[in-house]
Amino acid sequence: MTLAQAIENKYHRGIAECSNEEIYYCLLEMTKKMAEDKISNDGKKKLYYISAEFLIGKLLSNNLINLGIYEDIKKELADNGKAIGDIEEIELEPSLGNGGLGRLAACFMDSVATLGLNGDGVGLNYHYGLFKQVFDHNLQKETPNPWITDESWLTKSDISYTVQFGGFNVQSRLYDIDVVGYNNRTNRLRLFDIESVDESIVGDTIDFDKDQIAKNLTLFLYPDDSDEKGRLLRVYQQYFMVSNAARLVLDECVAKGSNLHDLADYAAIQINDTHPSMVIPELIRLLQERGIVMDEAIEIVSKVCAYTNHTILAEALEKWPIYFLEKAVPQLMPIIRELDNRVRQKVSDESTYIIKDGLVHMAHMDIHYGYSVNGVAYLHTEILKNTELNNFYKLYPERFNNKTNGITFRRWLMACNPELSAMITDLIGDGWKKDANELEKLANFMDDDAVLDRLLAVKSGKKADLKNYLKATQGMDIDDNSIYDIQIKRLHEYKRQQMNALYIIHKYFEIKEGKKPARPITLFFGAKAAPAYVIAKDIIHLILCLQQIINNDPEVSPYLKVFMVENYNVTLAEKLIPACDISEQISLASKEASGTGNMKFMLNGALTLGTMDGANVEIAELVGEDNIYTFGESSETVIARYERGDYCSKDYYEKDAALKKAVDFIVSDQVMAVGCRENLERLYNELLNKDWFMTFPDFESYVATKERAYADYEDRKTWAKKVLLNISKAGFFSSDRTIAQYNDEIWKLN
Ligand code: OX2
Repeated sequence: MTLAQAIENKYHRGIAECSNEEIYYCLLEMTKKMAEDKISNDGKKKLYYISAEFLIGKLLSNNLINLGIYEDIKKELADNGKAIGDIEEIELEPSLGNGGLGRLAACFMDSVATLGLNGDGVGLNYHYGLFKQVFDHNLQKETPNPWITDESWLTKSDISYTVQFGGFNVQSRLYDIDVVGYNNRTNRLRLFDIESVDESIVGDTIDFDKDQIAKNLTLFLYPDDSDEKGRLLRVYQQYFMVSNAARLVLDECVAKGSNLHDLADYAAIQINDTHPSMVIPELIRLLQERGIVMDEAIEIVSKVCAYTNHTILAEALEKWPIYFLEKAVPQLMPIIRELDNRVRQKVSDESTYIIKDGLVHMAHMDIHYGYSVNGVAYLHTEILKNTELNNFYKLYPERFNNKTNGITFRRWLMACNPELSAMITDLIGDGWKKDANELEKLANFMDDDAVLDRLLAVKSGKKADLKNYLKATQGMDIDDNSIYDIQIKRLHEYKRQQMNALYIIHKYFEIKEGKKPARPITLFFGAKAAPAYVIAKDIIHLILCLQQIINNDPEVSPYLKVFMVENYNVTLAEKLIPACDISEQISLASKEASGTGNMKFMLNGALTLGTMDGANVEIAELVGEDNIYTFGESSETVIARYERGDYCSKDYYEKDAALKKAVDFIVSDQVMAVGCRENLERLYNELLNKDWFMTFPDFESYVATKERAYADYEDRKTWAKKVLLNISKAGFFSSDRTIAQYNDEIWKLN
């Protein structure tokens, strides 16, 4: 059916006579029908990817591309005076994730369907998502982010379970979102909700009554967990998610012929970080309810569950107080105790016990009772094996494996950068869309001036697009002749946005002193800070203050500008990444497990300015040292310094005059005039007295390397070659490759 026919059927009018909104809803309906025709339950064994987050982004364009009708629809719209870009604007972005972990889950779902594998995602249907970020007086404020409309990508199912908590029950309801593979089957994202959810308990802020679990359970993703009630609510959410998931798994497997003893022939469960870890005891509990004895139940579950670790940051490795679990999910505690006892009987290393000091260590349960543990990049997995989880590695070396992250090229190239996609296809054909390694063929054009010029022209076009978009949506005045230097990711001290901010101050002084850059520089940031993460919010405050000071300084702003986009999300990432020249990946070595933004930038022709951390290490190896800007201390140096415990940031501050000047500026009268004393002083003191993520030791090499990259940018032809080489090597980072590896080595579907 053409769009015109669908519009005629729905509204009895032509496309040109419809509003963008009417067209959007018609396309939604049309693509949903086409997607659902491709739902398949083929394949005896099925993957259940359980995750608290699926940062799926807007779905319309992606689904049109994967259904193979994007170009036709775009043309039909254009013929009627409509732009597909304007239709896309109608869709609200679901904010069902924090950052990399949630976006990875979404990329994975796309690849699972694209590879024709039987696999669904299972998670929660948060009505207000994470939060919407607004800037007010240079400070982050959080407001609810509603995204569910009457007609949406969600389809209400008839699946509903009673979920038992300590002292009360809730009734669940499953909603599905189609996951359309590229020229392939449709799988589903299965999002559980509570029937009794009550949106009316939320006002203009993200505060709400945390005691009313039966009303609030699925309102927000990771509600503010700075207080105990917030943390307890997370436990309720997690159990609700996995109890529903476990029942769905058992019901579906039984319907396909499983007798439960052979569950591992029917299901593989991937536990995405520790948030779904309670699925292990819950499945054991349910199997016992269905007549299987404890010994066998444990054995079955251990053959079904596999765990992915995404971070070595202690605060993210969840440990719940026993009394939380006793209160929220008392039925699980006897099972968890039994699991712990069994470990105690066979393992002497106490550091691996599940229950220690009144806390339940979720990752420990995953490792003892899962059949696979994987890290998300080569370096990260090595650190897990040799340092963080070394005691477990010694027990179960065969369980540990690496799966370097990847990204879906459908969204992160074809959809967000059609111009570059078209150029690539002109040069090497469109085989790369199914086999990303074919991008290597681009290397044949390294000395072709016409190709290099076209590559630069595509980039200029995307830079102009971004400029126009940010002018229209956020009122920013961007010079598109400038270098676009971009850092977009969650705000965290280990990601070191504060180091980039110190560079900005340093550059500001240089320009004031008459040292003008060869070409203007625009520094972009996009980042949400967790509502309770005080220092992260202070860093946002500093960046916004710098933005105000610098962009309004007539002496400096022709050469340097700073923009922090408001409410950074997938939609904004899709605009920012294709326009980027320099991709900031400057985490403290050893701390960023992988990073996936680094891959998206590389694929879109930005050069990486980064530390040897996470997947940057693999990028560097693929492109060679001439085609990446690496700097900073190695992970070995950093890990050794943490072990010695003798880092003193003041030593660096005293020795490096440029650094001292930049740090002191944070509490200068000039910044105080536009900012808040309390926030700025707190940040200043934090850096001077702690600097836990060691920005000072890397500052000098960061500045020098950034300057070298800016200087290299002026040799446009050499730069274009580096860009082309980066794109040609990006194939490895396709999530199709990652998922094929998960399947071959962990899930073994088909
Ligand atoms: C993130 C990691 O910080 C990031 O390095 C990685 O690329 C991403 O997960 C996907 O694997 N814990 N780890 C992450 O988020 C949380 C929470």
